Amino acid sequence: IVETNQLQVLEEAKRRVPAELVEFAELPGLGPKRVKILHDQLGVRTLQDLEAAARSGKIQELAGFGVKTQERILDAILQRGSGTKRVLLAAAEEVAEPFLAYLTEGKGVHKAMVAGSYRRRKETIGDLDILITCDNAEAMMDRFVRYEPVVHVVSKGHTRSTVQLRSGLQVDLRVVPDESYGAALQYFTGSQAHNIAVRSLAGKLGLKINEYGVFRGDRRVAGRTEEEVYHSLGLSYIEPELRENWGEIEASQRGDLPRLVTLADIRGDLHCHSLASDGSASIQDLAHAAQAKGYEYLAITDHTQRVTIANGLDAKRLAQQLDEIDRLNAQFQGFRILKSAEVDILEDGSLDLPTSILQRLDITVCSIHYQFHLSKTKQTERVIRAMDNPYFHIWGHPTGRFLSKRDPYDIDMERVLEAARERGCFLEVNAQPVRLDLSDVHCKMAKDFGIKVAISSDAHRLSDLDLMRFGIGQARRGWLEPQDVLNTRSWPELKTLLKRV
Ligand code: DGT
Ligand code: CA
Ligand code: CA
Ligand code: ZN
Repeated sequence: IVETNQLQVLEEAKRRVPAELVEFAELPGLGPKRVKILHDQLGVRTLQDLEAAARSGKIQELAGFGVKTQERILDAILQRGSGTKRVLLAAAEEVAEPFLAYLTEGKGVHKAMVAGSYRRRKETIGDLDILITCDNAEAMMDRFVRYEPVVHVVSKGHTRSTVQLRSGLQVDLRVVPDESYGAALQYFTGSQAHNIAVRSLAGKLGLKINEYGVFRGDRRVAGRTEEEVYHSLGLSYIEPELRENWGEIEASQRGDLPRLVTLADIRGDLHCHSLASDGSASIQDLAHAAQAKGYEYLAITDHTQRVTIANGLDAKRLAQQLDEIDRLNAQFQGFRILKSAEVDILEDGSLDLPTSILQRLDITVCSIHYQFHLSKTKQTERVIRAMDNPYFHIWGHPTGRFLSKRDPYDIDMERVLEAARERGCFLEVNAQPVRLDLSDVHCKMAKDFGIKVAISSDAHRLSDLDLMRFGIGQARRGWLEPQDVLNTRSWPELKTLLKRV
């Protein structure tokens, strides 16, 4: 590559494989193996071919495909065309932050914020909704549509415009008067379900609420700040992540809202991969980076032997790593590298390492990486069986989903949660933007079961340690408070929670 600027094997593969086939692998339920089968057995070369094959029912006849897969492929193709494609929160962030910075560099901006699902930290985003107060709305609209990445101006008005960016993402801009900023922020942050409930509450109080303010008759009683808006309705301030009409309004009325966990509460990270398996940084560098973030501990959780594709560690290599960690820990002050592993849960529910080495670990993360397609009963039994092992601490990325790519595997979550509670096991909120697993709904469910979670970055490189914030967003959407989260505790406190044997 250095000499020719090309990778010959790759160039040959590009000549051999129709370009569109590569895109297929992005569709849910399809990976390289299945795409190859579609190509070899049905001669599918383009998205059009694929759609035709799905409609004619040919896909369900292929070995290992089935009706469900065929339907999902068709749904995904149809969704693509209709422009309803949602983007991951992390991808939206890469677009939103520079755009917002560009807009606020304009003259006479007072306040600016991205509202909508982005502010509620939803796992995927349909479009961005930016709200601004400024001296000159017209000038702001001009600045908005002139932004370099804009490829299409969908609409442009005096106080509202919509553009499409090169990435495909649409962005709405609203300019509102200062005295309406809070009301507009409340309105455009949503969710729609939350807003409808808020509006109906206002109605009962004889008030009217819209994006300009809260009114009694013609008189504005609130609107400048969101706090003011909520207070005028007899509510305490509701954090954006809670605004889904999942009971937050009633909780606010009772004075019973959770104090949501924040990034500042996090004292360590319990899931990361080093060079020893599929990470790209050394244990020492990871530890220094974690300490620089203000953490007190970092668990090194390399894969175990079954995960051959990630160079998983057998007992012997892990034992060497534990010695290395002892040596490294001697160099650190006020920081501890935890001995751990992401232990594979095998098909029969046994763990991928013998007790002799598991008992030397400070903590374990146990995860499924193979056999996603077991029946619901078998998958449930498998995980519960694994939890029977007293060295099972945290269930890693519990549902195995990849957003808009791989569905969660079929499992009886309530039964597993019940089992986890009985055995003193914990669940992970994996912060990787494509996983966010547990989801918001499952975070709330775990809390209702009284099960604590670990919010973990699952870092594979140094910069991944910063992904923690996405896990925090998901946990906040799931109503989690600091006491619901394992890694808001110091290591000695956390250690006492792990005792099972
Ligand atoms: P998204 O973009 O699909 O990820 O989700 P949102 O929540 O950002 O939705 P969006 O962009 O359509 O609208 C932003 C917010 O504006 C939404 O959360 C609530 C508010 N909103 C939009 N349309 C309506 C509406 O017809 N009625 C009410 N009450 N609120 C609305
Ligand atoms: Ca939106
Ligand atoms: Ca919108
Ligand atoms: Zn994993």
